[in-house]
Amino acid sequence: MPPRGADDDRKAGNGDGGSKNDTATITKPKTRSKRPSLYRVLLLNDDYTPMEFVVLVLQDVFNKTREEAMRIMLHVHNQGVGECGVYPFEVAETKVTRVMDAARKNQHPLQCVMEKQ
Ligand code: TYC
Repeated sequence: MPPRGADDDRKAGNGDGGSKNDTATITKPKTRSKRPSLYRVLLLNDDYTPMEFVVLVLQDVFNKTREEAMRIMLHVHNQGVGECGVYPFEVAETKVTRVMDAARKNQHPLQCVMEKQ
């Protein structure tokens, strides 16, 4: 085999000629990465779900300390709605599902929703 010369790429079709092996038109994207859209996960108040249940959900699903969970629960209780956290779509979706599954299993009307930030 002869050593590869400077024009080997052209011969192999890697120039601008557009042959089926053309790789010369691959260009670097202007931005390297897209940051994922973020979603707020919100708890809604109701008259029946026990406060302790909401606090436990906030600790378990959203990894809040007991103190932070209490603060968020009381905010939702007093204001009607409150933010549990902000996450990429699939994480937010999983958390909403976990809350709704726990609420249904315990027959509480607790509602949890997500909204694009
Ligand atoms: N309002 C409920 C009660 O008085 C407590 C509660 C707080 C319910 C937050 C839902 O997201 C909620 N038992």
